[in-house]
Amino acid sequence: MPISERGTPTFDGFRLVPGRLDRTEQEALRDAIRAVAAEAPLYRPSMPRTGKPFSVRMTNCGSLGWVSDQSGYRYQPAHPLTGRPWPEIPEILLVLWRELADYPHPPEACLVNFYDPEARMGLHQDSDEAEFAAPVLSVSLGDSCLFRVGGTNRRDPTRSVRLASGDVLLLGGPSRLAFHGVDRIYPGTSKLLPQGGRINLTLRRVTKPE
Ligand code: MD3
Ligand code: FE
Repeated sequence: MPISERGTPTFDGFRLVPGRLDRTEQEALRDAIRAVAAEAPLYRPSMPRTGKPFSVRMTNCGSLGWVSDQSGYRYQPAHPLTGRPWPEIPEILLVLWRELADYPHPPEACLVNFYDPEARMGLHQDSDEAEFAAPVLSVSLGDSCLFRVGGTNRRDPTRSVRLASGDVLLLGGPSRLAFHGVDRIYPGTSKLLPQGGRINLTLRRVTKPE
């Protein structure tokens, strides 16, 4: 079976491709993300209204980046602290998108989430985009995590999935608007990041194409 057809097409457009990136590819992507973070430093966003800091640190690459601060969530073309445009999306991620997304336009945003061992992400929906016909493509690097996904209503039942370094997850169709979050990191489960922690990359189409 070609590599592009591995993975479990499960309920509602949720597709996990375990081990899609081998160790060499993970190292190359890690280095490309280090270069992104050198140009566009990781920072700690804060929650709309309350201003409470996130436990996850973030940066972006692509023509648009997702940011959050006291005035709300939004996509913008420049880093909130440096004012510079976000760096380009590394080619290896664009290749994954072309291979797996089943969507005819390129992604505009790549959000880089960095989790230290204590970081979490509460259950939420990704709904700040104008285009929901495109999937979200997520790549995990470094320590494993316990990921949780439910339905399109916050109170729908959830299932938990462990994500490991090199796994790719696609959320398309009805699962595009599923509630999801990260309950915990498993420290010491990967040697990819010498200081430990987990990186998650999410590729997204933000605007509707012409
Ligand atoms: C399910 N990130 O950045 S990635 C996010 O591991 C985010 O950092 C998590 O949720 C992380 O918004 C989860 C997997 C993911 C991404 C988008 C989804 C799962 C999703 C959109 C809809 C449903
Ligand atoms: Fe999300």
